[in-house]
Amino acid sequence: MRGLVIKNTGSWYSVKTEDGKIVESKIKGNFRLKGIRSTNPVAVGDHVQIITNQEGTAFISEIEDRRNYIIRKSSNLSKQSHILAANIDQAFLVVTTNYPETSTTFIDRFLAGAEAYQVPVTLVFNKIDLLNEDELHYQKAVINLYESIGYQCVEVQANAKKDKTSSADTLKPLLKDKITLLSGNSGVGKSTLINSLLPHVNLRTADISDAHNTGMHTTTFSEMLELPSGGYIIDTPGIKGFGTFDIEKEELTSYFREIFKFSKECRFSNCTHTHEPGCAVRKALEDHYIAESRYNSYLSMLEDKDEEKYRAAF
Ligand SMILES: Nc1nc2c(ncn2[C@@H]2O[C@H](COP(=O)(O)OP(=O)(O)O)[C@@H](O)[C@H]2O)c(=O)[nH]1
Ligand SMILES: [Mg+2]
Ligand SMILES: [Zn+2]
Repeated sequence: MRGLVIKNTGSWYSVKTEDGKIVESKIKGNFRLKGIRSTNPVAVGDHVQIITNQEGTAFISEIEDRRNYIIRKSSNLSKQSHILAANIDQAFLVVTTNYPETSTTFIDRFLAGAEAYQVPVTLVFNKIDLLNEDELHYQKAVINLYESIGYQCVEVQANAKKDKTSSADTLKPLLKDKITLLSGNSGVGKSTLINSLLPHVNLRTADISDAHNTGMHTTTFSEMLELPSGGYIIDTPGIKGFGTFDIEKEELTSYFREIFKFSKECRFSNCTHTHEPGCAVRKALEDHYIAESRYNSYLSMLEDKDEEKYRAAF
């Protein structure tokens, strides 16, 4: 029987079968996936085959090839990694211009990682009710920037009362029938947003659970929350971005869409856009076709590559 893994508690997997039943399943024997040394061979989002027994439990006998997956390294030293989720259709990065401030560097790093995994990202600007005129003005400029690069942006108030146009109304059509990874810094309103989409789930907001889950030895627990109107949200604690440790220096350019576009005109094909003569990217920067914030984010990731710091990024 075919099913979708919607929850992983470490030893058990909840598999939603094609006829809509949830079957608690274990992994059969010593399951190994080609090419991946992972602490968990099966992840939420995986399509699997299960074999059920009389007790109503089941064994996972086969995993279908993944379209994509995101991993976190178990530790800096070990080559083992933990698969957080597989087969993601899109990511929603929740950001706040203030309370707390989300830096453009953080946004750009996330976007670059998502480009590497070919996962489309929507930027969800939350807490618009808290912004003063200047902040709203600044936010509009930021939105203009990301829209001009090709990223969808929406503004919401996750804690809006029912009588107002709620953020849920804005987001529901964008989430429909897709598997969406929800990400963002702690405190930006992810749990509040999920509560507005799934009132019956009632996640604790502003609690300490996020703090517990940011370390390297995080829980293996992850879950997909099913939306009433179709689709799933993955709210895995500790996902701060996509792994970037296997991005090569030469590849980095291609993960900044607008920089990539101009880089085709650089004199040298291996131009890093830092010091080389005939660099079309730095020319575009001077002419304001490329935003300084984006170029600085690119440089900061390039520096990480130099220091191999990126290995610890996830
Ligand atoms: N004013 C305002 N507060 C919000 C909004 N969204 C979330 N909050 C508050 O921000 C705090 C952090 O929210 P939470 O959902 O726990 O953030 P998370 O860490 O991303 O899950 C909580 O006190 C929420 O009530 C919003 O749109 N406006
Ligand atoms: Mg939360
Ligand atoms: Zn260049």
